[in-house]
Amino acid sequence: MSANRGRKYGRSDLDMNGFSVTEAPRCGGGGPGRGRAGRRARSGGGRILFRPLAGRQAHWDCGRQLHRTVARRINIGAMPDTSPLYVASDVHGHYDALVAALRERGLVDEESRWTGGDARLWILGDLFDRGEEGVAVVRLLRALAGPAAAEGGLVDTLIGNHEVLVLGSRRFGDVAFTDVDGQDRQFLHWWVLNGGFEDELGDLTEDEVSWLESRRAVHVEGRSLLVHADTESYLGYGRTEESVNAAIRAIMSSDEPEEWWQLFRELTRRHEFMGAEGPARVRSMLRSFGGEEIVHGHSTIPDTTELTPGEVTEARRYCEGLALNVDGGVYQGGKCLVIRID
Ligand SMILES: [Mn+2]
Repeated sequence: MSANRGRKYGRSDLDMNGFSVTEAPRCGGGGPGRGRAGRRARSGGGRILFRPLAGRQAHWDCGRQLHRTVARRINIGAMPDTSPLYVASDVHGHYDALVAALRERGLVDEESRWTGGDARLWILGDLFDRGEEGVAVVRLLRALAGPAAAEGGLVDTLIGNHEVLVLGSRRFGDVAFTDVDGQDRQFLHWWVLNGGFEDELGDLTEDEVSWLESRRAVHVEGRSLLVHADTESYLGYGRTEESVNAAIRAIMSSDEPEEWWQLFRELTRRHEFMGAEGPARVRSMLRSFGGEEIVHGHSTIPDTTELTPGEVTEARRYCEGLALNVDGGVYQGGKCLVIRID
């Protein structure tokens, strides 16, 4: 019944994994070579500052460039931005795979204690569902956050569509409400259809729920704009990182199932950085939120390339080098990728 409802939606709508009906458009090329070309083009663009400019403008730009250079030098070793940045996404309850990947990177030891020093680790959301240990993943991240912060590092997660689904199910259960398309919806029902494990709702403490509901949905870390889903829908909530996160936080502290459901819909959109429109969309997001590239999960690399899950060993750069997909598709049998960005 609900699977049929799911099929009524287009690719960019309620297109949950497993409900996909439209083949993804390809952003031709992809691959590391293309990515490097994109980067070169951008850094080439940056050199415009050194072109001769008339009068005052030239002085101002040269001064600004000098200021940046000096600031960068002074900050080396002092600012957290200079520490290693790691990103993973879509753990989907695969606790063991995450721990193994973090251990491989030297971020945790055999007892899963933080050994990453001042490294920064961002998970891009979707901690739950499809694997049964989402709550364990939450507890691991929270246990690592304190020790990491004590060493000048950071461990945190963004909100993904599955967090909205889990927390919405916990808050609204099987309460029926009407979707924008006129259909009746229930969070719990939809969640279980999408790989939810009901036991996990009882396991989550109030404190863990508050923590999850107050995570960010968008964040710029260094030169990377971090989001969960490959969609421009974030721009619908605001034009700055702060305004988007505040708007989403307000929804997630509300008791309006329709608002939550709309958020779930928006964060479930995908594949919007692929194809001809992709680069313009990403540039528009970078203009608003900052950063030089967008890093996301949500749409697995096997689902968006010709690669099988077993063949994915690294993140996929695409969209003229502007986008980096770090979702190896762990629930499809792929690797839990922990990617070093900077
Ligand atoms: Mn997702």
